[in-house]
Amino acid sequence: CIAVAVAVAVSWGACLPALAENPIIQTNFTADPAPLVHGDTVYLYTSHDQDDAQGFKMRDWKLYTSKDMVNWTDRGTVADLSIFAWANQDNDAWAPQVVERNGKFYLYAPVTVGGSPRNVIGVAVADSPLGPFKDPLGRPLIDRGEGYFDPTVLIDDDGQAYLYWGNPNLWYVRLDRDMISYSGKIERIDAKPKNYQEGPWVYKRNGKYYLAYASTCCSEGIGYAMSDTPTGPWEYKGQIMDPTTESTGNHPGIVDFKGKSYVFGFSYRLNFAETPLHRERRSVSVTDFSYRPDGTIPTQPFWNT
Ligand code: FUB
Repeated sequence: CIAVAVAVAVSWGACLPALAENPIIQTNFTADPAPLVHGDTVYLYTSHDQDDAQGFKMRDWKLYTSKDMVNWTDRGTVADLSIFAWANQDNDAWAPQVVERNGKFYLYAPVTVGGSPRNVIGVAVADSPLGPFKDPLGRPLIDRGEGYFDPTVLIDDDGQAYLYWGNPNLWYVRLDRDMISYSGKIERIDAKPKNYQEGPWVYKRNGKYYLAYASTCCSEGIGYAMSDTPTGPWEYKGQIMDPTTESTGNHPGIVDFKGKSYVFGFSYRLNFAETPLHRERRSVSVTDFSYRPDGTIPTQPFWNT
């Protein structure tokens, strides 16, 4: 593994945290960050924009790991489209998420099928967060809808898992305990939180459910809503990040790690002059933040700029 040359510690005295310089990955164009905290490590799964992309050109998913949020190790391509033999192989490896359950790691990934590509969601399983991920189904897990991409998974304290996804509609279904099948109907959340566009990221913290998402289009910021249940109603709480003229897209991933809270997303800053908006050569970025005592999240500056 090669260490990614990104770690510039910002240390203004002993009490302030060190952070990697944004964009935190500077050796590949990366987007759609999906951090997983496992043990003493953050596993950061990303989608991957090809170096010559002029629009979406995405064939694999990358993995970076860190034990301190400063030094990131490049774990290479953790999976590519070939794991889903039934999917289009030349493009559309979009925003993934990996979750752990009972020692197995489940990769949920949007891909496409068919000549006029239809978005579907596949699932693949590994014994390690480093992979290799294998498709247990031989077909999509979620199919036959419009805007069926951007999966996110919550496993609630009672063991019930939920898969959410969608652009511009927001959908969810209850996953079975095996995490590779579901029961019940696919539900559409009609009362979407304000400016919901895509990229949902659902998690639970201190008994409250959070739904962060890419908000407004386009530019996209990051909005969020809270609820007392995993299925809503979702109350819009504000912007974690306002859209800027630089943020054609965005996609949140939020975790707590070693006593701090972090929101990941992406910018177009790496080599910005040559990769203006909509060229989709994006760059994962992160900022730390503190929840207010009531659990709400203050608006953050655009990737520490
Ligand atoms: O990266 C491809 C797509 O762009 C993602 O699925 C969306 O969330 C947006 O980031």
